[in-house]
Amino acid sequence: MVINEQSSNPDGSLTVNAVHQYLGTNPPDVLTGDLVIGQATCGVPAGPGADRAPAVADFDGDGATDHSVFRPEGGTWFVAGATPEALNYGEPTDTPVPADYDGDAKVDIAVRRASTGTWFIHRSSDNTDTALTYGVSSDVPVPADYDGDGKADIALYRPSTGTWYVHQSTNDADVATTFGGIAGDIPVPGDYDGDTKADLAIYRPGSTWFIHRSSDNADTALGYGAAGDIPVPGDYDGDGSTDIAIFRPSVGLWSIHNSAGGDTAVTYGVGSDQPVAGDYDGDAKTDIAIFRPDAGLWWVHQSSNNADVATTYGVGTDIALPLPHAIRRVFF
Ligand SMILES: [Ca+2]
Ligand SMILES: [Ca+2]
Ligand SMILES: [Ca+2]
Ligand SMILES: [Ca+2]
Repeated sequence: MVINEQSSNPDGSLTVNAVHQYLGTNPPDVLTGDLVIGQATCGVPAGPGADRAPAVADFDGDGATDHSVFRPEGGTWFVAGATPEALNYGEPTDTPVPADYDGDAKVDIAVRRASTGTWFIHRSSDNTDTALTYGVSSDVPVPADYDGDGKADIALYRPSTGTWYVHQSTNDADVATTFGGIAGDIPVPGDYDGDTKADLAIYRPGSTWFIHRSSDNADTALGYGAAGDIPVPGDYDGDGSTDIAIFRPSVGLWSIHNSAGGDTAVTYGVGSDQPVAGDYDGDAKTDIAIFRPDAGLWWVHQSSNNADVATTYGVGTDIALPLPHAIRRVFF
């Protein structure tokens, strides 16, 4: 097929005029092998939340990760560009667990109170609050959309037994699955098989990634990472599937095993930086990014144009929200 002309339409659709060789047999006045001219319009691209979870820490639902922090002192959330920019929600010892629990493609402000096992969720769709007590204090919160209904599910990983407890948003059913459980295992849920359901996944430090695929319940294992590496899974190649990836603080190396094929290595950041991978430029590809706590400085390597963008937001004691708690608790 030879594309002669293509145009983007105001609604986001794409019209293509093309010449191609006719391969069918139906129209009586066109013979197989003839060149024919055709026009087709492709539909509007799916918006955030239509077929995948919103970008990490995308509180306003514009499809891009927001610079955002939780300040334990005062229990205050700060989201760049939000109205209001600051919101008190939670207590200093609470764990921030932002995710899109109500399924409106905006990440919701939420905390888990370990002392009581209670989750408090401030729903972005109607600004109402919900609370649910789930799990015990030593559980690790791992919210994600495991049942694929477009809403994040309240979920926990219990390190002592390797049991995942998922409170499914679609039917309020509780599902327990054992996956992992070796001391030191780090839960790294993500949609590694690209079926829009989060998969249970474990990074065993210094050696192996284990993924329990939601699409066929099969388990896969891949050796990827060395001692000291921080797991930073994300969809760096933008194919809709989470990629296995690590950040090696000692040398500032990002190593990405693209699900679409090939490995990518980029040096970005120094040892004291925190990796805060997210889709800051909103092109549906995860961007390499770091937060430098002592200066409240963010550096984002934009996937769309390879530009590096520096932003100052937050202070050293803040918790940068794009970094999942399950990873943070081990390394920071
Ligand atoms: Ca929401
Ligand atoms: Ca769900
Ligand atoms: Ca999946
Ligand atoms: Ca991006």
